[in-house]
Amino acid sequence: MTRLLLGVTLERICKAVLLLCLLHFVIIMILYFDVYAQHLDFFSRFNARNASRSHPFSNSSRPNSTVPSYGPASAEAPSPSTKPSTNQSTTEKPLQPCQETPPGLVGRLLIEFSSPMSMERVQRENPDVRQGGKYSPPDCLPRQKVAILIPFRHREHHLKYWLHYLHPILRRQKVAYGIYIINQFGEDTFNRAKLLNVGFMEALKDDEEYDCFIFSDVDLIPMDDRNLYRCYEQPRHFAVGMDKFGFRLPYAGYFGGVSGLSKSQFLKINGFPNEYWGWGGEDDDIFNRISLNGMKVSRPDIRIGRYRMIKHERDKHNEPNPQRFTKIQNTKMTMKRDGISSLQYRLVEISRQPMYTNITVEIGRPPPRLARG
Ligand code: BGN
Repeated sequence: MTRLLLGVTLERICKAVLLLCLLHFVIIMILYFDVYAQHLDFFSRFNARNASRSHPFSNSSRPNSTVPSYGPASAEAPSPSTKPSTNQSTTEKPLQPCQETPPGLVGRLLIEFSSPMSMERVQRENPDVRQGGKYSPPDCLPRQKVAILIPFRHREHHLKYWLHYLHPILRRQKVAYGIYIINQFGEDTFNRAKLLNVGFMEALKDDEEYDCFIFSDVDLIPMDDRNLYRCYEQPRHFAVGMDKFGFRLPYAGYFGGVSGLSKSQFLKINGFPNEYWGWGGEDDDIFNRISLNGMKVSRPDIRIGRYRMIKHERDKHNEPNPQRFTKIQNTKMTMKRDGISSLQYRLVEISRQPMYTNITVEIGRPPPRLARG
């Protein structure tokens, strides 16, 4: 009797263990599929390889361009050309305007941050980027001139990955661009939006032909090169599906991470607020400014607007701003007096690096009542 009972119990234990193993296996397979889904995409890989063969400027051997996919690019057309750049190198035949949908795109990209990265490698792999992080397509006339502005402090490690991934993507997107790092001088409270206002002014001082401004956090890498970094008829929000939010928009009015406004859209909203010190709220204020000025945010398809964020600890001197809840209620009142029209700063240094232009700037500190311990 006891033997029988022991046998039954053993059998049950065995079944349970087997079931657990099976469950474990299924979970592992799901995770594996999520990370390497692109690798399993044999057909698209095959298609893109063929496509890249026929395109002289495609770059499918680059580490971040190995995993293409298919499907329509964002249906929405970018805003029409303002003025094509005139300083193209002289060639026999006059250059044609770049195609609306760049032909060398590869789609989905495999983005990872485990392999070590160095600035030397980024330079070596991007020989056609000019001093200061400037680039213009050699084979067509770009439709827009885009300044990419990155608010920054103590994130050198992230910057290497950002440059490593973004230079080849932007090159494939056939865009004329310059990369500007807006580095906050000193250790006072961080102010993302004010740094971006400085970036707007300084980029235009550097080249008055910029007609599009893209504002990107340094730790956000697009996972699909069909997410075109340019300006549109309406202000653009690019970072629709971030991994940290489960590849979904966290809320309908979210405008954080990566966004883009044409020069006239930016001036229409009086630029960004200068008075958001510390983390949070400034992107919501920008969203309010856009709506209050009769514009609507445009976005890429959720399948295309996916982003990987480089994991990091919370920054020092960028604690959540306790004022943000009340401030975002008052955008209508504050936007006229606080913005590009009231911007004040002191330039500390501009240095042209091979892969980017570094602008170090002193932007002051929060008014005394907001100052923290
Ligand atoms: C919001 C923040 C944004 C931030 C997103 C995503 C605020 C204002 C008070 C509601 N806004 O809650 O700034 O980009 O989260 O992290 O905190």
